[in-house]
Amino acid sequence: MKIYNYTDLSKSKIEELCSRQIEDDKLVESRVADIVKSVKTDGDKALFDFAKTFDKVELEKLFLDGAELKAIAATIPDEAKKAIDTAYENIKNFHLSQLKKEDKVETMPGVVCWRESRAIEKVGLYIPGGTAVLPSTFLMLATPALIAGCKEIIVCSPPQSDGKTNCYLAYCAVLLGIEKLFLIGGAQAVAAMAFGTESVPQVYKIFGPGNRYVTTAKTMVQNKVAIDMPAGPSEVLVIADETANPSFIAADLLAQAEHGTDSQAILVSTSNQIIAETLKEIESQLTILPRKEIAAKAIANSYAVLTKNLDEAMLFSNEYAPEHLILATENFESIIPLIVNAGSVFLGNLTPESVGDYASGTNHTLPTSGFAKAYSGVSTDAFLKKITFQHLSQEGLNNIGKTVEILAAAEGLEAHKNAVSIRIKN
Ligand code: HSO
Ligand code: ZN
Repeated sequence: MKIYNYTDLSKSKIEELCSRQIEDDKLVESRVADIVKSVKTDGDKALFDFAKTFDKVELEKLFLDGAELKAIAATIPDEAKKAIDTAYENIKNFHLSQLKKEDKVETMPGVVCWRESRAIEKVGLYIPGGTAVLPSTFLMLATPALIAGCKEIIVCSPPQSDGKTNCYLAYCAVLLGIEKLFLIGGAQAVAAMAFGTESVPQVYKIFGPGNRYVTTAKTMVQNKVAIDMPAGPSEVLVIADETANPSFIAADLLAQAEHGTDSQAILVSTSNQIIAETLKEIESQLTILPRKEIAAKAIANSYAVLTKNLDEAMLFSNEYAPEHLILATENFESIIPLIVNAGSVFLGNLTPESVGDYASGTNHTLPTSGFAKAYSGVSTDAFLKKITFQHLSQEGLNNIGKTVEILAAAEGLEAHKNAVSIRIKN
């Protein structure tokens, strides 16, 4: 891990440090374009073929039904079942609190405007498989979809080598009342949900994280469906002062690093000593991690920045716009107002990112690659559309009529003006 001194960094060096570099984009793009085209033209047949090529499994059918999911779910260890139940309750409660009815507004006497939410009818959820299967992502996506009231929830996840799914995903499906799990992974899953196939229904919006193939496919099908956000490799930025605990910081950085070799784990600290001790801790904690090869590569691609004070640390963090921001300081209250760009924030020394990844209640589907400058994480809102309404009484029409007539005339749109005038004259 390289160490930089913030005062020595030029503007362009800061930009370079904050940019997330992605290699061989063009190659991924052309491969994904081919996959999308095959699914679009050959439908299910392409999906069976891709399962053979990418997942090394000959599927008999492309999904598991309710009874099959139940049977697999029954094999879940009791402890895991309880943990999923607890996480689900917390996620449900937090996302339920986001359902808020808005007040009607009388903008002028007799002119009433308001918004009402309606669920997106058909949504597609992608649950990653690959080097780590993520049942937590199932909870994070399906819970708000159900709370929003989405009628059709299509779920895709890559098949295991036995042509099934694991007991954790199956248990989530049963818990959430999802009666079909499509055994489709990667870019082909995104394409299937975007265009529909004989077995897979087409959806209006696709959600979920994934590798570069999944993300590229999501960006590619955007002229057909909406997507939650462009998602890149996962990342964390820890801001630490002398009140932080280096072994906690190291643990948080490594939790991020084990996601993938392209994950970033950034430390921004006001203390040289904290940086030095954290780096030592990383070395020792790394040795016992089962995914140490992956984590070590991610750590090698990461860096630390030494700043004069917490304000300066926050300046850097806002420029980086991290998916996860951990404020490893007793003084977190004073810097909360300075946060401008971040996906989800973890306050103080006792709040690891892992709690938000799994169970505190907040959503773990968050903007990466600097998109926290413009995007929010997934929430109940992401599964809703807001429709505006308005109603005019006779008094309202009289009050607003002249204004609209003048503006329509100014724009040279006579028919617009007449739609008001004809009612006033009546
Ligand atoms: N940190 C990931 C979510 C996750 N972590 C799932 C563990 N499982 C992206 O926010
Ligand atoms: Zn994580």
